[in-house]
Amino acid sequence: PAATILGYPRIGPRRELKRAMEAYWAGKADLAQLRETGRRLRAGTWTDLAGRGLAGQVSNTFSDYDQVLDAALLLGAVPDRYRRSTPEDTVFAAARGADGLAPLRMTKWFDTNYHYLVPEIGPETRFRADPAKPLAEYAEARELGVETRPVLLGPVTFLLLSEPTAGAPAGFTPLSRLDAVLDAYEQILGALADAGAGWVQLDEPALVADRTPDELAATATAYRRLGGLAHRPALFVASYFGALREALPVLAASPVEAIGLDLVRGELPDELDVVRGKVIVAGVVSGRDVWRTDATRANEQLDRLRAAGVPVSVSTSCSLLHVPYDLAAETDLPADLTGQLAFAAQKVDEVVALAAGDTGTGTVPAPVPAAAPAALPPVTDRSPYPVRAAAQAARLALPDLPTTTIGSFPQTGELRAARAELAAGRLDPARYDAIIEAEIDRVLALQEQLGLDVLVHGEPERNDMVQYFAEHLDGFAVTGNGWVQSYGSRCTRPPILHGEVRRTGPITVRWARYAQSRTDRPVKGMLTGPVTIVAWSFVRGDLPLRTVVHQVAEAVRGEVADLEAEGIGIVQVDEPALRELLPLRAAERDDYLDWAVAAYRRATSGAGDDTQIHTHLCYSDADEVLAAIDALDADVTSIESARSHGRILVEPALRSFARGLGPGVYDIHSQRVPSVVEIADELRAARVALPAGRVWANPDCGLKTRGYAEVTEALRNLVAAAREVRHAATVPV
Ligand code: THG
Ligand code: ZN
Repeated sequence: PAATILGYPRIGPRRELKRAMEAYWAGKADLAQLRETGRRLRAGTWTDLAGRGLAGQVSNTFSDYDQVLDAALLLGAVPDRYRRSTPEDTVFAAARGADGLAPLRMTKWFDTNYHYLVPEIGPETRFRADPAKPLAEYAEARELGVETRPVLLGPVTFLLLSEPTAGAPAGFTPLSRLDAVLDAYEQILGALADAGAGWVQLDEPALVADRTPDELAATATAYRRLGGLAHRPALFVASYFGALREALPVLAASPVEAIGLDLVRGELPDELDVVRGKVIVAGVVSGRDVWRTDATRANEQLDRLRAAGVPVSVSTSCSLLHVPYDLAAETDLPADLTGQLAFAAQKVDEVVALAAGDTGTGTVPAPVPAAAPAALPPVTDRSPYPVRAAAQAARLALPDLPTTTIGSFPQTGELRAARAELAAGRLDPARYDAIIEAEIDRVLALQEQLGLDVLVHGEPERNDMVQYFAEHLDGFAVTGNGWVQSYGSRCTRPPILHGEVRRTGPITVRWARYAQSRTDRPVKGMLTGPVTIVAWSFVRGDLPLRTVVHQVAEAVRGEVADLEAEGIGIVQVDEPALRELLPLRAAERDDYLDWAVAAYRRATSGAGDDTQIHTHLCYSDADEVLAAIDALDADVTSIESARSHGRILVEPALRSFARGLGPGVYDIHSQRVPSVVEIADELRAARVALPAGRVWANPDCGLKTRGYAEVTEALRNLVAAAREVRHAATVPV
């Protein structure tokens, strides 16, 4: 078809799937109710998109949790330990853990804020095609009179995203199992052809990153083999999140019928002869932002293809999973901004309009920047770390192996309800403040009682660590219903950064002052770093990203200064998204890390020597950016390592890490409570790997998604473990 999309949101226009999943997990709904919600959401999407005139519809883009985990299930490759009697329960066991089992590792989907579950593949993994889900969704759409193209994760990306099983021999790579995986894909394609599917979409976003000659050869093997099948649907290989470059000739030489190109982040090749004989699915409408499409640029690319006689289908640059459903659900956005925006539904309208050659109605030119942004003042570095460390030790007088938490405490239903009431104008602001203060008192009392050394106020006033700052800074707009799935049932409402970013007054100081007034122990001031605020927002496209990030950094710098002036001795500026924005191509990484680190230092370098700056980073694959983390020059860094079992601690780069380090010793992404013995072992390992006096004891992330019962128990164990290790160290041997 002339118009198509690569995928669509699935959590529900009103997060119906989130509610249904959470009710099912809580035992408040049965499986039939969960399935019925899914069925209604799929039907709603197909019907809505058909009404918008979209001919090229897709199926199997729905998921009960995650599309990568679905692919593992499709191939029969979910580890046996998670197998349950229904596909849903198998998925939830693998995604959330069950019966004392830790879940699969979860990590970022390329450079997005979506997270997938990492399949485990070993030499012994048995693959068995299980195409029930794509077949059922295909049939379901057909019942509604909608012909669809089933979407599957492609075999190369599936294996490249997988990690070796624990028992796999050193040097084993999941990609070495390609032949066995292709056997399963052959059966799946055959089954879909039998069901009547004319086309299948195979997603291969991994091909837009740097790939070795072996990986490109595997790609050639895969598509030669699948393309060579006698009985199969037409094959459409979709690439997205960047340009294919060296992988393009490989796909073009294979017998697949269509290739999808991201023409927002990438460009058409100079020489179109390479794609001769293929349908090009031209991703000219961005699936990664909320701006209306620049019709001139889109049409230039479409016209080039048409003029060269290449059959073209107009499409989105990637799945629309990463944008909110519908601008029509927003009532409070400024009118001039609304005119520039397109959410998923509007992007479908744009695809349809561009395919019809109707350039006047669906699209507008990109906005022109009003004026050059104000130049930012230069900043100077802080004193050398040893000087700061001495000043901080004198001021804070902390014990060896200090205990702390990352910042957030569980967000209770009452807090969310109070915030909703406040927003609706039904709760008096003074009453809301009193509720927040009472919660801070409760969280401080709990931490004192547990014996933590450095306290936090628990962030009860924040819905989200980025949304909250966006609501208090000029230059951002926030949506009422612009939810985007982050993982499983968890969603965020990315703010829209559309203008010059400015801080008009203190944001967090009121709560930090209150919390510090209630305890003698140090309370950390808690801020979100500039890269993360920008990474988790939709950002204006008319300025370079680095300029926008530095503007945000200047605002954070002002907040750090205000916290210091209030007597706050420890300020944490988190940068969990530092790794996320790392370019997929290695050649672009140093430049990114340079300006990202410079922005962090702009935010924090105004702090005095005796103010301790902390930072926190999520995800164990932070290894890739360890040098940059060091260059952030924070006094104390906490980092996820619980799910990598201390692996990060033996990284040579970390051994040379010159400042305080808190390896996360408690995996907060799982309900499991770690024992004192376990935590003490992790802490001892850290003290072997790192110089004395530099190790902190903390969980590996914020606690907002957990419940109080488990958090209390886990933190009690954490404090006990730290005391045990601390005490043992003072006993002469
Ligand atoms: N905020 C934002 N992005 C994030 C995180 C975050 N990306 C990475 C990581 N943290 C993802 N994890 C989460 C964890 C919890 C929630 C969302 C993403 C969450 N969301 C609430 C929900 O879905 O019920 C809604 C929160 C709200 O009211 O705004 O709990 O922390 N931006
Ligand atoms: Zn974290």
